[in-house]
Amino acid sequence: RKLEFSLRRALELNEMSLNYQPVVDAQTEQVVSFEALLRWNSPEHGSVSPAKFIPMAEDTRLIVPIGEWVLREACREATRWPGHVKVAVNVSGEQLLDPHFSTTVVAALAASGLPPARLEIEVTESIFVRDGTTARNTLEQIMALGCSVALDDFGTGYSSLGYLRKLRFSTIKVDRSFVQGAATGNPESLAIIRAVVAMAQSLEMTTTAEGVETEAELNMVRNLGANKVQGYYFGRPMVASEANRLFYQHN
Ligand code: G
Ligand code: G
Ligand code: MN
Ligand code: NA
Repeated sequence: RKLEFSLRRALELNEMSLNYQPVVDAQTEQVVSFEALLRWNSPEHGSVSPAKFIPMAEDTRLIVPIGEWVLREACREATRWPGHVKVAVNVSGEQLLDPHFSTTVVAALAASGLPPARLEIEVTESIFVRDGTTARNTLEQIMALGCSVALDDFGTGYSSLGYLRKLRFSTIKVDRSFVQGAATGNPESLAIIRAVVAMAQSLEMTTTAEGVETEAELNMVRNLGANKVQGYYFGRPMVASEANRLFYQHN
């Protein structure tokens, strides 16, 4: 059967799950948050890559109910973690432009009892292309609840720096292509990371370096002033029980 047909049934058949990838403080190496990453295991199609099914979910608007499930599940799971640990949830433009989005966030917080300050919403620059004003207004509502908003995959989208002036992102996530570039000796990538860190500092935002896979890369982004680090070096996306276990091992 067609992938789209299966995707329509995936939620009710319990085929969706979340993985969690740790984000650590670059100095203390303590876990400060987990990014929730959606997984789809279909009996018919096997484990389907998010790179494949998320665009399909966006095109069909199935991302709205799926995204609501993600928010509820991530908030519920995060209540089991120590109180200083946040959960970061990726949100597509389709979700953000849905008029019920902020109501969905309020409901997920209320149902789980998670304090709003422990929820971070991750958006990419591309959400500002289609209807920047609506996207901005919705994000402002989310921030007014006490949630934070991070700018994901920074530097890879259709960047117009204008929205950085208007919205108080908590964090800019430097795309892993720059980290990988700098690690392989590309001077432009290094210069871009340095510039993004400096810009974030002057805007009173923090930076997360994505895709850190080795100790050498950790030291590099740390020396460049990144505040937080995410990548295979500290942990791959893992199932919820494994994420929970991290706290018992390290704290
Ligand atoms: O986990 P992985 O690297 O395969 O994720 C691929 C892409 O899917 C990433 O760009 C990530 O932001 C996106 N993604 C993962 N989980 C979610 C989700 O719950 N909602 C949305 N909208 N995107 C997600
Ligand atoms: O677009 P977003 O940044 O949300 O994408 C997250 C994706 O990046 C996930 O699919 C995750 O599996 C992947 N990822 C996370 N850490 C690393 C890493 O260290 N190296 C590589 N190659 N991919 C990573
Ligand atoms: Mn992300
Ligand atoms: Na990311």
